[in-house]
Amino acid sequence: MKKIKLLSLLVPLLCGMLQAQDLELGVHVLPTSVLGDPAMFNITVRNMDEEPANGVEVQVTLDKGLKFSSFTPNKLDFNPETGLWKIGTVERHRAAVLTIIANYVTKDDAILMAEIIASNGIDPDSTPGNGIDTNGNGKIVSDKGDEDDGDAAQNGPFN
Ligand SMILES: [Ca+2]
Ligand SMILES: [Ca+2]
Ligand SMILES: [Ca+2]
Repeated sequence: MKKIKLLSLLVPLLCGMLQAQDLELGVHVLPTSVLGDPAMFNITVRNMDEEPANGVEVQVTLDKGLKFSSFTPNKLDFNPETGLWKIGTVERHRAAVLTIIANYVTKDDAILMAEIIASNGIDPDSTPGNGIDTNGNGKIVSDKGDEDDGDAAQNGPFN
């Protein structure tokens, strides 16, 4: 009796652990060199593995050199007040893309940062919510040495 109970607990647990899903997040910018003009940032979340990823949430942060203007597609569950993007499920080998338009307000710190902060599955090479600069080198813009679930893109600085 005890054994059966233990198995019924263990089997779903083990199956859950086998569901690998490699989430990757990248941020890219179409920059502007004119102060006050809009720059376009694309945040892409890809699921590179064989299982769908559920409960996926991304935290988007604009540094003080950028002022939020709008986002598309507006059917996405993105809250510009908090920067929280609730994606939900990312199917295997699929991507979710959020585009943010932000005005370029100061030459310095025109940086947009994004990081996966929640996911229900096991990712073999990254952990949600542990910061973007995971290698601690002070660099977050396209740093291949950081985990693949966080990234940042910078507009400028231009001369
Ligand atoms: Ca990953
Ligand atoms: Ca991470
Ligand atoms: Ca880094």
